[in-house]
Amino acid sequence: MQYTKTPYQQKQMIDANGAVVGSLPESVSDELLLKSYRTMVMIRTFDQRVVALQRTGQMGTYASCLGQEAIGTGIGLALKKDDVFLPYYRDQATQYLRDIPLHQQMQYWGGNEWANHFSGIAQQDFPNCVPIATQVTHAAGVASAMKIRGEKRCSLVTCGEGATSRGDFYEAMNLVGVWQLPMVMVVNNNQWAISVPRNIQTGAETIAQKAVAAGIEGFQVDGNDVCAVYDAVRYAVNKAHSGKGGTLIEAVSYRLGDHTTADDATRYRSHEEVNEAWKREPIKRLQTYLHASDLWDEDQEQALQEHCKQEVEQAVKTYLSQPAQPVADLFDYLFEETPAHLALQKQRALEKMARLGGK
Ligand SMILES: Cc1ncc(C[n+]2csc(CCOP(=O)(O)OP(=O)(O)O)c2C)c(N)n1
Repeated sequence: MQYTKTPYQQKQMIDANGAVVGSLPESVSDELLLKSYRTMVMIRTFDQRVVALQRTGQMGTYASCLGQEAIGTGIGLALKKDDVFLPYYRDQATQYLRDIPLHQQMQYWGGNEWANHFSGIAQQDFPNCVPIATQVTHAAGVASAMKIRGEKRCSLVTCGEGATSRGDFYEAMNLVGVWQLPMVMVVNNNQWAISVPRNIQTGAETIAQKAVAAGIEGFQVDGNDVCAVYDAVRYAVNKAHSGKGGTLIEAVSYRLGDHTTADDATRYRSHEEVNEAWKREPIKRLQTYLHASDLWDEDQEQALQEHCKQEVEQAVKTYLSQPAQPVADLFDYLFEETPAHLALQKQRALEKMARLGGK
């Protein structure tokens, strides 16, 4: 049985020790490597700071992307500005590369949905999707519209490996196959869906092979290798733009943190497993490669660390100085005319806020 269907071959370019596997393709320039590295360090700095904000009561529940920075970065660098990105909740790096400011991402995680109101190249991108896999059906709708209009664009959707067990995922992927939709699906296989490990998530040997049933191309890449993710997404985006249909990319990685700040992963997985996974994480290997290639030195590293800290602290300041979202917003954007029972709830909420001295 053929489990994956693809002419695409290079699934790993820089291994866990920072050594090149085969050779880097032309698409991976020194400039791209440096931008990838800078982005991943920035996102890790952001991620750690947001967790700290949550721990000190200044942030809502947050889904960390620790260890999965290469996936978001590879996607963000390969996606074209006219494409439409439909994220789930671990796509901080892609959103950063689509010019969504860090303070706006903090605002979202702080509970303000206005932060999903994007501008610039992300203007048509979709909000962060928390309901599992529903975004995949939306992405098929977007790609379908692009196809009907004859546009040279694609939709790119992300989800976790757990999401690939849902009907929405299969239904959407079926449409991608039968309608030859310009759509790229990237699965962040971080091995855990909250406390459900990959081996009891599905009987399929790989997530990528699910594409075979839909008649589309599917393959795995090393999701901790930013070059491999970038090149695979670039390939799939170009293919979609040239009318050759959709692709499923399984980016194999590991969730080094808790599922969210509301989770405690030590209750269901071992320190040994996590320690082993740290040896394969994406940032160190690229740093090793850059040093060995004389593209990076200690001074540059220190300057970058300082720069990331400053940018993130600036974002924290902006985030914390923004006024809280008015409570009325909870009710005002749901219906054209607010139903009577919600109007009553709104009135009570406003009265309570007034008593507490808020809005
Ligand atoms: C429709 C739906 N069902 C259940 C949940 C609760 N839930 C939140 S995250 C999650 C696990 C998702 O795992 P996976 O798709 O592997 O993504 P990961 O969080 O590991 O990146 C579940 C079941 C949800 N958000 N939406």
